[in-house]
Amino acid sequence: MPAQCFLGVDLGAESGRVLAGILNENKIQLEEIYRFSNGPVPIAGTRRWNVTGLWTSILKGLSLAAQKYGDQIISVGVDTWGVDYVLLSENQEMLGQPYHYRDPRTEGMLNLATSRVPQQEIFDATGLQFMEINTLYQLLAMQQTDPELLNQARTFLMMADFFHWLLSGSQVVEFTNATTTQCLNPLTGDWAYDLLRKLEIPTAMLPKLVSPGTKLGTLREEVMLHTGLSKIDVITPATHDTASAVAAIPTTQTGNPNWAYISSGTWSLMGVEVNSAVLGKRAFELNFTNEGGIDGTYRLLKNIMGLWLVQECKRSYERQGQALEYSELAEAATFAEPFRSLVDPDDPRFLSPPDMLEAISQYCVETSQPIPETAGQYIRCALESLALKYRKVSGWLEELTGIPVEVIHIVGGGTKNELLNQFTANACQIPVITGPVEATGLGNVLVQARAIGAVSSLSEIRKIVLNSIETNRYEPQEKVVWDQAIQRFDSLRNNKVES
Ligand code: ADP
Ligand code: LRH
Repeated sequence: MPAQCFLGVDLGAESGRVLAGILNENKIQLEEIYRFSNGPVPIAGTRRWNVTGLWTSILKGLSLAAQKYGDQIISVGVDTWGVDYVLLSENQEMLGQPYHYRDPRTEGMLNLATSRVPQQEIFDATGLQFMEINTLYQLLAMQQTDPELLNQARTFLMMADFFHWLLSGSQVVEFTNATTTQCLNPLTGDWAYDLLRKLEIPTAMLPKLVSPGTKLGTLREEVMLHTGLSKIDVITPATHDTASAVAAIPTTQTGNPNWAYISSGTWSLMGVEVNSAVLGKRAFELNFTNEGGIDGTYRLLKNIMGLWLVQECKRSYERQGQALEYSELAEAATFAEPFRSLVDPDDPRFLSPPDMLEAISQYCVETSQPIPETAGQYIRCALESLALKYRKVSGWLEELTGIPVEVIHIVGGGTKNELLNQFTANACQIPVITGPVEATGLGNVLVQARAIGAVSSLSEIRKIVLNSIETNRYEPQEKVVWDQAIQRFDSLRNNKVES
């Protein structure tokens, strides 16, 4: 069979990409066709999505793909991060400028929700971790501040669904991203209608749910005209970026949860793949989440603040007139003193601080640790703290599943940080395998390939990835010092287990 081309649009926190996945026999090659910047737009004290700017960039990327791959192109699909959404009116007007989840308007919304419905009942109905960024709390915030917009809403679309609508005219919500909303019941696989009614969130706006790998239709005429693409299919990948990334873990061990993953980018999503949501009391106490994957799998995982800590340190230095590359920051950390100061990466102060260096310094003052003085010290503090948090989470995963984690797969842009890869192996005392960097993009295009029958199963998707990319392996080292560090980390966190 001649090589087939599947286009993936992956919208990440710092950049968006139009990617071409060329499938040839049992190998996939992913090519970056066009990269454009992404990030929250500050508008009058709020943080919003630049949806029209992104759409313009997507169209440009698709035009470039059409020029290069023409008739080889079979389909296109979009993925992005979870929890954010667009509301449309009866006339298909966008209601307001969509918010970015780091907008502070959700502060206090978890308390509001639990004043109406007990927290355990919300967990039982949704299986999701409690984070105020979740769509549920964003909708509650809207109910408080913009009820007239919420009441006008006739269609709710997650961000990737919104772009699929622009591409194809189809209005559905794809399952994997729906599971990040805390508005979906993992037991019924449908919207959590009872919970939403109790919270007085309108449910008539919620569209039909579809599985990853659903053919939504073909490109709108206007998109064909604008890009030069022919009448190709629009196919939903696993639209949640983490779901796409986990689909592309290079393993032959599908169905055997002795491996954990870390999807490492802006966030570190650490978990295991399970066949059904884990909803028990302990999962609730530990604030674990169950997000939907492909073929009915679930990702039992925890959000860890991730390389956002490093991104924001980098931005602080830029504001001070010091432009440092990620590789330079990682190198500076390599030579910095080990375990000088540690933070709980998931302390809420780190979610959207005005200045990350200042937030880390303040944490160190409050916990009587030395304040970092150099870039290397700040980044080393962030990386060691992340690795220690990974160790906590791997222990909790073993407790929840009863299965030892024997290897950790790290995928995503964060794998380029070799120091963090080694710290992860050391902290967890488990071997680490890294790669692919573009796991999300690979998962996206391979789920499309599976939808047209070019690939047969989730395990075949993973074998194709394994066949096509280079991986690196990191063996655990320095057990004694990391064991000591975890005790210090625990005392910092006051043995809090819920975050
Ligand atoms: P997102 O989750 O936003 O899609 P990515 O998967 O693109 O994120 O990963 C971005 C992160 O990868 C950056 O925040 C940065 O910390 C890390 N990174 C990228 N390039 C390098 C590099 N050369 N050295 C170390 N870290 C890097
Ligand atoms: C990672 C991610 C994560 C969500 C967060 C908002 O990019 O999708 O799974 O919790 O963004």
